Amino acid sequence: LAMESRLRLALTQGHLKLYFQPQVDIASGRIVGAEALVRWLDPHEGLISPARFIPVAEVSGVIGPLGEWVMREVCLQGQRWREAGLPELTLAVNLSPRQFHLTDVAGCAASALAESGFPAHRLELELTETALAERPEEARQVLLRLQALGVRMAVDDFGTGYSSLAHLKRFPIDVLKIDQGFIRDIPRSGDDMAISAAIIAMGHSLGLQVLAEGVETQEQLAFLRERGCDRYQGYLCSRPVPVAEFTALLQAQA
Ligand code: G
Ligand code: G
Ligand code: MN
Ligand code: NA
Repeated sequence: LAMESRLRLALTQGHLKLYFQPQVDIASGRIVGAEALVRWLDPHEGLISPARFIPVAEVSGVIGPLGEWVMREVCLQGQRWREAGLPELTLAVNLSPRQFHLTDVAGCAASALAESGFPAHRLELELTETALAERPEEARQVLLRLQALGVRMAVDDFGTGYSSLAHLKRFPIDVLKIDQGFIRDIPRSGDDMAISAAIIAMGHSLGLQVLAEGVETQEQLAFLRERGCDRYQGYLCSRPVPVAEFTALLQAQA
């Protein structure tokens, strides 16, 4: 079967799983949230990366039902963690450009929130600069609907696209996620340190939170802390892990 048909089957047969990568508050060192990252556990092929199947889902339209499934599962899981009495978490969901423009993401978020009881202000949606640059007025209207629901918006892979912060300010955005490409070579690359520091300072001056991705070393974390970066994600804390492992990480710090 073509990957498209196999992906449709995987979705209905429960072969897609959500992994969660912790997001850490840099000032307190505590896990305050997680990014949900979908995985395909194929009985024959094993683990298939979203880097392989999300593009197929986008082109074929499977991204519609797949995106709805992710949104619903994340809100249901978030509500389970709340009911278990674990610390409040902000959960982030990725939206690919075609998904953002061709599916009703605001309606999808609204029903996932209503169905689960998960609070809107604990849901964060990640979009790339590319998704916002395409048909910007339409994008702005969708973001305004999401903002009215109380959902938070993050710009993913920030610094790799073409938008300026001035352009981004036209959208109701809450968080900038510094692309991991700027973090990787800290402290070896003076340029990357200057770029990261500039994103943090400009983000803060515009009233945005800043999260650094791909943090792998204590030195990188120390640099980000010194610059006042708000949150980080990366192997230094944890890889993306299944629900049970993420719950264990939360319980270990409770
Ligand atoms: O987890 P990993 O680093 O392998 O993810 C690879 C890519 O897949 C990333 O760009 C990530 O944003 C994307 N991705 C992961 N989960 C989802 C999802 O649920 N929806 C969408 N649209 N993209 C996802
Ligand atoms: O495009 P997006 O930023 O949503 O995807 C994040 C990707 O980065 C995921 O595939 C995740 O597995 C990967 N990732 C997360 N933390 C680290 C890290 O510390 N180092 C590296 N090299 N990759 C990471
Ligand atoms: Mn992301
Ligand atoms: Na990213």
